[in-house]
Amino acid sequence: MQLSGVFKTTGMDKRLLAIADKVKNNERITEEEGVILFEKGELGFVGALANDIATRLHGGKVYFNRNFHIEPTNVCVFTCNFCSYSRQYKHRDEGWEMGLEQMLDIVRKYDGQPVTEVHIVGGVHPKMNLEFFCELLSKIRAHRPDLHLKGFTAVELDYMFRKAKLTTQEGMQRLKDAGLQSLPGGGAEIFHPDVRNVICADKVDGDGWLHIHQTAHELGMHSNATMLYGHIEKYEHRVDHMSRLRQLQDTTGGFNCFIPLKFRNKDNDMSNIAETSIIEDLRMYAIARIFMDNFRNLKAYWPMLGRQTAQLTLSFGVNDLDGTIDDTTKIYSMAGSEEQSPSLSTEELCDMIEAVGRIPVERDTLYNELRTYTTAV
Ligand code: MET
Repeated sequence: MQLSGVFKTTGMDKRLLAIADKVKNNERITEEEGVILFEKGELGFVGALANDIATRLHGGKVYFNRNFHIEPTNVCVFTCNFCSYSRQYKHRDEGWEMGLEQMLDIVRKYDGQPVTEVHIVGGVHPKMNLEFFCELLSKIRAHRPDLHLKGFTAVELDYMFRKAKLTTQEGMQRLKDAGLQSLPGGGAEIFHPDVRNVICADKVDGDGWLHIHQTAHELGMHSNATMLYGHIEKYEHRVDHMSRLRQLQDTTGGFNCFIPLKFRNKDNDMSNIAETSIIEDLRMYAIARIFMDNFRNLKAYWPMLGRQTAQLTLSFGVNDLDGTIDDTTKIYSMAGSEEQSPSLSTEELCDMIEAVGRIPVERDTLYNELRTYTTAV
């Protein structure tokens, strides 16, 4: 039976029924249909479709990894209105700036521990340049060759490459030679200029962000993609954003996962904007799962969402909960997340996943499966 058959009796909008049939037949939905889902799709409806897709792709598996973050600085030349984390250069005494040794000490702290990835992002500091980060990467690589080095958003890279007077390709090649393996998905926010020019006018634009990821993919690296939702954007902007990512993914296939990020409103220049409800968050994940048909993985980043909501997303299309983190990021705690010291043990992550009837699987950064955890006998 077509999925629409399940919904037919409810007198549902015909356009929604057509979308349900497309999902069942594994067909791509259009941008217009994406907007219809946001406008008309009730939580239970979009959730059922998204869960169907996730189950088809992953069975009951939910991925996580064992990782930690390095945030070299929160001093930043940019002034994104939604950011609660950064400090301007002239107020850098209120922020932090780490030296190479300090960052290597963080890496050494994990000697002998089974982490597989370090995630490096932070403010865009005018004095932390490409050479500095190449040295950091090669030193981490020399100390711990098995650790996957994922680092620097397209925003950070754009600044670094411009300052070094290098093309994107030249700059990326240098970082790759120094040991960089993947890019995180941050800095994407909302690509559409009507929104971007209001919330983060001075950093790289949407095309620039996409170009940097395309270049990384062409050099054989993989990356993630995010979207900051739940502020001034309209549903059309969300769909436009996801559509641009879907197009690039058609060309390169280099994205590992898509990560919707909820706007949190504490201590930033957009604090007057109310946060979205949990229902809207779950609808966001479900519609992303339906729309992003060429992204294999949909991640709920639990330090931003809080662990209970993150757990709920597993019934709405999400198949990845990111990592153990070990209290090494401040980005969302400073923006008012429930998770003020984000850290989960492997056991806690597995319990969260098993509690909703899914199978916890540890992955590496590239989604190779490392170990399946199950308490079932
Ligand atoms: N510097 C990054 C960006 O805008 C974000 C790091 S998290 C504050 O892309």
